[in-house]
Amino acid sequence: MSGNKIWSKEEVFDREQFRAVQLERLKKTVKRVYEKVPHYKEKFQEVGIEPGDINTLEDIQKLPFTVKTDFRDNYPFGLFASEKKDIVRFHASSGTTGKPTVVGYTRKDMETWSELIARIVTMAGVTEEDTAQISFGYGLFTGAFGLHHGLERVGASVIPMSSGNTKKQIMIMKDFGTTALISTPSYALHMAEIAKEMGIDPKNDLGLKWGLFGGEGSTEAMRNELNERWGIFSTENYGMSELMGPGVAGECKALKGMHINEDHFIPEIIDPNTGKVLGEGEVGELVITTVSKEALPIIRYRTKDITSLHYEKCDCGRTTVRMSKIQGRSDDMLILGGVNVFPSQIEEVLLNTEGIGPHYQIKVFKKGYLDKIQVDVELIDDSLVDSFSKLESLSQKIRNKLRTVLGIDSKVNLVEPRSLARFEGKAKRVIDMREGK
Ligand code: DLL
Repeated sequence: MSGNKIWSKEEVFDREQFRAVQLERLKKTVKRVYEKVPHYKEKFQEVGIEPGDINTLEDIQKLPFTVKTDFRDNYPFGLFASEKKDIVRFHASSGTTGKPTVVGYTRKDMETWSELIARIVTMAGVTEEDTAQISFGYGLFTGAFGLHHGLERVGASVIPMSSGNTKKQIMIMKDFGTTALISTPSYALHMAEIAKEMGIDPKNDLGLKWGLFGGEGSTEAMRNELNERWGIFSTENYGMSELMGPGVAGECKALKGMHINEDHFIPEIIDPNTGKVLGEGEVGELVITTVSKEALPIIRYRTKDITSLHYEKCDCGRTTVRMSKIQGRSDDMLILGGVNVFPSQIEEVLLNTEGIGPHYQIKVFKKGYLDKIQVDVELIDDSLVDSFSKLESLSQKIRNKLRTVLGIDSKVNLVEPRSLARFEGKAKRVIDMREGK
């Protein structure tokens, strides 16, 4: 792919260079957490590991996993490896109980964060010529501030719009000449709809070129829908608060998976049930070890995100390992009468069916002892609302498609256009009403 800028030389390292830098940084990180974070020292001692036992990259497998509840148990700063005076920024995300998961950054961490975001926005096509509208919520969420610093670093003109106030978003987009939209895919969908309502055609009346979407999953079908509605080229990027925020991985224009910044994050894929490390291309839970962070280094963090890793060189010239689109989270997976269903499988079916729009909601409940699923999906316009037989045949068609893909029966409920919830941040499309959910 000619004409595509690559932000930093590390993105084209050969495998040996990656391995060397990863090992050196891994050793340092393990030593750092052992000395500075009592939680890790204890965990390492439980399995009889000391920093000196890490001599090859494969030795990473000797280290214990870190999980979300370790944050809760060490709330708020117990996992930090830096003193409070060296922390220049906090962020937080929702935790497993009422308390948030707190993360912190030193000045050097902030520097690294901007640099990694600069790589990601560059691979997505953004340059200093662009005007980037950040429509993630500014605040404790890592999304907005994370993207912000990296976009400034590449020289883009940043509009720190935050999420919500959608009509104003569209007005600013038009008046400021926004060329890159930074948001969740679900908010981008909602914004396109509001633009239409305002009498603005997002495709022809606005100058948007790029969509940089992240913070939640979306299917290829949703990408196509967004590209079509906005007339853009969109990429997605991935991250999570505990690891840094956005900046862990991003797609380049070749769209062959998300390049992981692997000189800073060592990825592994494990079988979520057994913890066994899986090979290239095998699908399982992503586990990440951060190897350059000062304030909050994390060892073998179980992300719960389901994906696979691919090492062959990309068409864009980058050599960093790529992770495939997240299929779902192991805790989002619905188990319906013993059958595993990812919401993304349902989304793919719905978005590839004519006559219905991209807005849907999945409800799961018990009828007697049986798990039942109901999919509410909006009609694309009002034209079918009065025709019972047409509605019936459309919902039958969707039910059949879902049965083929999921292997189970579902109830399909066609609802009027604009009757389901819209989202300004991360979408919540599944409502599980079974006991204990
Ligand atoms: O969502 C960080 C982020 C912000 C990434 C903006 C990209 C852009 P958390 O709020 O901690 O952090 O949520 C992390 O969101 O474990 C995934 O389940 C999900 N997620 C994030 N990006 C993607 C993506 C931010 N591209 C959780 N595809 C992660 C699928 C994603 N899921």
